[in-house]
Amino acid sequence: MSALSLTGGVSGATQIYIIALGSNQPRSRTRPPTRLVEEAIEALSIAPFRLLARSPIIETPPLGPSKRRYANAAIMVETAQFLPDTLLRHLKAMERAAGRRPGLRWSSRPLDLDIIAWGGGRWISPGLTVPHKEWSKRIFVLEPVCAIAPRWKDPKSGKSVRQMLATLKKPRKMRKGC
Ligand code: A4P
Ligand code: MG
Repeated sequence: MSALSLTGGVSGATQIYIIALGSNQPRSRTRPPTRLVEEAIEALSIAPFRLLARSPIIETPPLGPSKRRYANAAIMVETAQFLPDTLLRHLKAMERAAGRRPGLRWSSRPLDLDIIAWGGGRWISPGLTVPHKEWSKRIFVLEPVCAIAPRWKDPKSGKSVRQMLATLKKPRKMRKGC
């Protein structure tokens, strides 16, 4: 059983999350996208968070209008402080602190933090849907998530991350999931 399936959704109890990280806009010569993603992982590894697992940072071609390549990664964290809605506020503040400004959808960004999955299962509130609505269609999310939680099952489809990645990759090449 994966760590994710062991948790409940009660406030004050330990919550487990999978968070996807992305960046395709440097802040300076010394802070390229890979560094910005690394910094965010470091910030999500200290109290009130505990880092349970992390993927490598991978370079991916852009999906959508942006021309710049992305650095993408995924982490699994636990925290007793945040339910999904308050975690989203915390992540949005981190994005702003990394220099992200509101822009067009899918515009270049120094940091993007999406809540992919929550141990409590599904969460729907204004401005937040967990699991993330589009995550299973994105190789740049599925690949890093597969590196840390290949057997985690999407509560909606019942499919594992490994199965979903294999399905997404199949039309291009018959390859193994991860
Ligand atoms: N929102 C709803 N549910 C969630 C959730 N589970 N986690 C709302 C985070 N946010 C959630 O998202 C816009 C609004 O969605 C939030 O304010 C929140 O209220 P955002 O992350 O601020 O904006 P976005 O990233 O432009 O939109 P979205 O829909 O998250 O798009 P994606 O999936 O992040 O795609 N190509 C590569 N190679 N790598 C990438 O990382 N990313 C994108 C953006 C496009 N192409 C890419 C990549
Ligand atoms: Mg996003």
